[in-house]
Amino acid sequence: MTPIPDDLIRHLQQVRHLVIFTGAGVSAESGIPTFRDAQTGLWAKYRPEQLASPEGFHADPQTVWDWYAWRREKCLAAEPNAAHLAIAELERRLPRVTLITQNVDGLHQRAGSSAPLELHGNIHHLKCFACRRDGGDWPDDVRTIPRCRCGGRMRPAVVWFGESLPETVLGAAAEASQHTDLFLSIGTSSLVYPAAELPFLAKRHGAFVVEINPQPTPLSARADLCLQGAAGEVMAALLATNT
Ligand code: BJW
Ligand code: ZN
Repeated sequence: MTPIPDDLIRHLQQVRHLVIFTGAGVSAESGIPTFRDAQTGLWAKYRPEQLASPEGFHADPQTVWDWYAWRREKCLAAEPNAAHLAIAELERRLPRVTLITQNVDGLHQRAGSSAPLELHGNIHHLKCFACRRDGGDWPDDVRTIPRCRCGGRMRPAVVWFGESLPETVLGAAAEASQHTDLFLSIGTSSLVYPAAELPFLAKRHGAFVVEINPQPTPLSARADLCLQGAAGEVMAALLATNT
């Protein structure tokens, strides 16, 4: 089992407000490819940045819709892994935990996390591309893109490049990051802003910042501690120190 350094064990024992910030790497062990993994099969000829953008949807709505329908199916078929489960368990054990996720897959909720702050939305919901009206849950087995009552096309309720993050969610995430004493950044490349700013914000406000990732990222040099490993293994080991 991954050894957990003593100073992290001490911080976890004394923590008043833990913030956990997650990215695609947390769902990798559930079989969901990360955003920067090479695309395979039908989708190999597209770059994710091309498909996850208003310009991409405007140019070819059906291709973008089909990509999201395919990814949504993968999310539904996946199961939460040891990292999701450990994060949900920490929420039950510790006095105050805020979970901030960039993931759109809904696996944190399925693992039992009560109210993750979803910075980049949720793939299981729709909104109107034209008027932004809530479009409810993604219907099963729909290949034709549903229309809104304004006539606009429905799209996944996720945040694409060049779009603003939901203001209240980002505000709550920033607020928590400024008032945490222990901040765990897990499974994110720390490349996509403004989300990537949060660990730096926490650090500036005095938090002990820990990165969990098999690969170094732009955060690594500024984090107080980097645990190089898979999220499921490291989080299971961390949980075992807090029984
Ligand atoms: C493991 C593991 C294991 C593997 N265990 N770990 C400031 C500076 C520069 C640019 C900008 C800036 N401010 C805004 C921008 C522009 C842009 C941006 O950041 N671009 C950069 C790429 C340069 N940001 C935006 O456009 C944002 N909007 C915005 O800021 O609006 C105002 C504005 C607009 C324009 C200009 C200026 C201001 C919106 C960002 C929306 C991001 N949306 C996506 C798609 C969501 C829907 C979907 O899923 O399709 O969100 S993009 C994609 O990246 C997705 C992710 O949530 C997000 C982050 O990715 P994440 O989670 O970090 O995954 P990966 O794949 O990058 O990394 C996986 C990591 O896991 C790796 O490190 C692995 O090592 C690790 N790993 N296995 C642990 N087992
Ligand atoms: Zn509409």
